[in-house]
Amino acid sequence: MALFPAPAKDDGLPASALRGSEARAAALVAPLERADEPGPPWTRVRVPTIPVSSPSTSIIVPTLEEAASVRELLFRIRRAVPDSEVIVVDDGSADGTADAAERLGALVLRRERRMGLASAVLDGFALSAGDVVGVMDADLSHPPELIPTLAALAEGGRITVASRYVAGGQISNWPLRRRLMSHVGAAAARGLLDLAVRDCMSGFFFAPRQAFERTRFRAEGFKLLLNVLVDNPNLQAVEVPYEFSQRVHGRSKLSAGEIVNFWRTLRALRA
Ligand SMILES: Nc1nc2c(ncn2[C@@H]2O[C@H](COP(=O)(O)OP(=O)(O)O)[C@@H](O)[C@H]2O)c(=O)[nH]1
Ligand SMILES: [Mg+2]
Repeated sequence: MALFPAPAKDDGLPASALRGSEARAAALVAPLERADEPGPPWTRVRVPTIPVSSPSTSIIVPTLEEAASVRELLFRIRRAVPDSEVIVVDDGSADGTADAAERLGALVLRRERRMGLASAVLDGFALSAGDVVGVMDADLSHPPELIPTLAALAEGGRITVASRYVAGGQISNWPLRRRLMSHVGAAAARGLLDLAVRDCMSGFFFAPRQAFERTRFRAEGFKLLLNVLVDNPNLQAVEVPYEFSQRVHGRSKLSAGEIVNFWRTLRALRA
């Protein structure tokens, strides 16, 4: 399966290393098979059937009222990347999200009230220890089975973006309004910030720890990836296609306020 590196940027790696990593990523993506052991329907998901190297990986999951999906999420993360560190940053969910996550072995940071997604990720990052750090939603829109590929590529010094907008990527069941917002937002961000990554608004991405450390965070709300991309122009960005699925439980926390935040973020990142 093809991967979609952004146009070459000087990341200090020889060309052969880039080719090698692409081959490795392709090997990771290709042999996905449907698991057919018994169990609840959501355990029958596509998982890699070859062992992957296990980089020291931290996965940050911001949560706000996600009790209905957090168990399945953590189960699938554990299965996909057993050695990873999972940090759930919960903003006072009243539905027991934090307790459920803790029972399932996640490191849980409990904040008292809703303080925004970007700040949740940053607080999660401060607790993390991984050489590679990733971010994903708790609502099962982002398949944990993609993590080994994203993490392995990030371990090689890349920003890896799970992408809906490269060949092989898809969106299922998203309302037209959200599709339009996402397309217009991504096109605006690409144009205004001169980014090559097509799904530059993705909330599912991994990067070497140093990329986060180098980032001067000024993104508000939802669009942290933009900030990481803008502040790490020398790192190669790679998009890995996946099928984004509309959340089944709960409701989206994207609000009109987040859209205002998005435009403010674009202005700040251009400055
Ligand atoms: N801790 C925390 N998590 C948040 C906040 N806002 C959203 N989230 C979580 O961030 C992720 C993305 O939000 P989501 O509602 O799925 O947005 P959408 O995918 O754009 O519809 C989900 O796991 C939410 O529970 C927040 O203010 N604080
Ligand atoms: Mg979501």
